[in-house]
Amino acid sequence: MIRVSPLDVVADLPRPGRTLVMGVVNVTPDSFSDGGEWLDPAAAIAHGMELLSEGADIIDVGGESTRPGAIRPEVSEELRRVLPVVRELTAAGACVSIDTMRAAVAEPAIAAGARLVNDVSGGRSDPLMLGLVAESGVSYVCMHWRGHSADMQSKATYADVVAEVIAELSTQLDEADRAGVAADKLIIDPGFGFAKTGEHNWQLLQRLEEFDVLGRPMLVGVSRKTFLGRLLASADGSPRPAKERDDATTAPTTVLALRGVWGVRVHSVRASRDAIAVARRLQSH
Ligand code: PMM
Repeated sequence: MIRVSPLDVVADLPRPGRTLVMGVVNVTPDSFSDGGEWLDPAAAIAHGMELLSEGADIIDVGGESTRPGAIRPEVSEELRRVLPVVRELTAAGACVSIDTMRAAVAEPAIAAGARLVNDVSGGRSDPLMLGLVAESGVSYVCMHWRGHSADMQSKATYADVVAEVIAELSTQLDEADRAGVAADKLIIDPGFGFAKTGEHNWQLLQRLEEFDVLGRPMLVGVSRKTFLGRLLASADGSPRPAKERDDATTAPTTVLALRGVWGVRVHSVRASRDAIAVARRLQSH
């Protein structure tokens, strides 16, 4: 697995040698695990501050839910949700990432202080995104993506999910390169749950080292996702509720930290920070 590399986005953070923790602040009414909880900007800012106090290295602020079947908000609504949160958390000293597929959201968010663009479409949703990222010089999470949430699960067909996700991500990276995004600003993400079934997610996790061929640091977002809930289903078959999947999230965080991934995107920061500290201690001997 690619070891943590000196990316600008975290160059000024206390670090290295360890996996970074990205804490999630969803300023949305409909995200699958915490929709509506942080829709009020003041609540979102307070939540971001709480995640910082738990040890988050980066706060990922998003105003559009990507749950399967989600309806996209207007640009103006997405901006209304995220901008005050990006501004306030940046002012408080946080390294903020903006989780958006839209250049029209990323641009003002960067102006408000965001230092990383987390684009779950990896440049595929908005033709203006890669050019903006190249021009502004911020770091960029390029996630594997096959289409918007409304119908993405119908695209979850693969003969070999690992080989195909790597090949498609490689094409997305080429597109970023052609748009002028600097190689050392690019972080990859396999996109767990995005046009993937539970079985696809397990295969990706099991064979994550194969992504080393792309030569990029990797961010992984498995926090609270459905495949964990299904694994922990109760006797009657109902999946474990999303808010009760944080302990299960800590297991992949530990494995991923031992493999040296660049970052994990999680809802519960303290648990993952602790898991990473333990993994590092184990590795030191
Ligand atoms: N997952 C979600 C949203 N944004 N960004 C990246 N880079 N990787 C992910 O896996 C990812 C993401 C969906 O989860 P949420 O609704 O809990 O934020």
